[in-house]
Amino acid sequence: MPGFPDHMSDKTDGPGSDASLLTKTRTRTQRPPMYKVMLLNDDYTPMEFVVHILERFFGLTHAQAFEIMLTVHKKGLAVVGVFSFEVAETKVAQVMDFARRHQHPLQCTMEKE
Ligand code: TYC
Repeated sequence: MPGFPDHMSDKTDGPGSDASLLTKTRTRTQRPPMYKVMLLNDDYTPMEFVVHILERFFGLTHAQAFEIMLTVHKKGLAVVGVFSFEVAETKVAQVMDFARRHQHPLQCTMEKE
């Protein structure tokens, strides 16, 4: 009478399955890395210009923009927002280009969260 190999059971343990042959794969969903976009203080860029940038490129209200501008002015820098790599890269480029075209030394950088 033909037998079963050691690792297989002839006892039924569920519909069409053998418990010893099942492997559970735990799939962990990876979140994409996010990037902080930061504005740096300087002594020359006018406050209203910074407020305008925050409204224009980051969709902030005038009050929100003024608050962040003041934080940068007092503390040296502030996080303006957190974005995917591509969006962060675009925001930094937009701010740097706009500041350069207006001949202000404003600096904007990004950093992995
Ligand atoms: N410190 C600037 C001033 O006194 C204002 C300023 C704020 C500049 C924020 C840059 O990211 C900045 N005119």
